[in-house]
Amino acid sequence: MEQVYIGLGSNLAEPVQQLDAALAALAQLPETRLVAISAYYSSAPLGPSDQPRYTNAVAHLATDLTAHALLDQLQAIELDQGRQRKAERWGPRTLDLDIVLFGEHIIDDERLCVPHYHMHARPFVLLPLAELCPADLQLPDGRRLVDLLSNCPIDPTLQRLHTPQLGTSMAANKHRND
Ligand code: A4P
Ligand code: MG
Repeated sequence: MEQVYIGLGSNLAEPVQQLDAALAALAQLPETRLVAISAYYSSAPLGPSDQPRYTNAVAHLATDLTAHALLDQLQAIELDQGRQRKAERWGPRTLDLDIVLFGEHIIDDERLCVPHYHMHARPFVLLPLAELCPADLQLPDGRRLVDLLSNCPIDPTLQRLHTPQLGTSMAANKHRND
């Protein structure tokens, strides 16, 4: 099984509930186990500032899916939660699910860039990732997570929120779907 880290983000339609529902959906993926989830973080938007604050987290999955099959599954979850793809770069969204790391793989094709191309500049990815990874994690391209963290610009707007209880978020989603 590959050890995979997924970045979750939302800034529309009750972001905390969007992340809760996304976790429940990740836990249901075929050939995949939801291993752990970071705390939720709130921060001002990176990019256009005329949009609400984001809630972000990182989930650790173990999967037998290929990276492209996993991407298909993630995009289906995004659509299921009302994601509308717009031309605007870094614009608002109900749910964004990005593959941050896929085991030791480096992927660069028309559908996937892994490790995520902009993770080094995103405290709302690096801090939750560091909660789940060994402190000395080395990325497949040789970069070390500790170095990315120490070189990343400080985001004064970043706030750590609660850590979701996996069982609770799944029960909440079941209730929403009943
Ligand atoms: N794609 C390539 N690599 C990957 C990957 N590693 N994981 C491709 C997932 N998808 C990947 O995705 C467009 C295409 O990227 C996909 O079809 C896939 O084949 P998308 O989700 O439609 O586009 P996007 O996510 O809107 O990309 P964009 O505009 O680069 O947005 P980002 O980089 O995801 O940033 N501020 C805060 N505080 N927190 C946030 O989470 N997020 C964004 C969006 C802006 N500002 C933010 C946040
Ligand atoms: Mg995305």
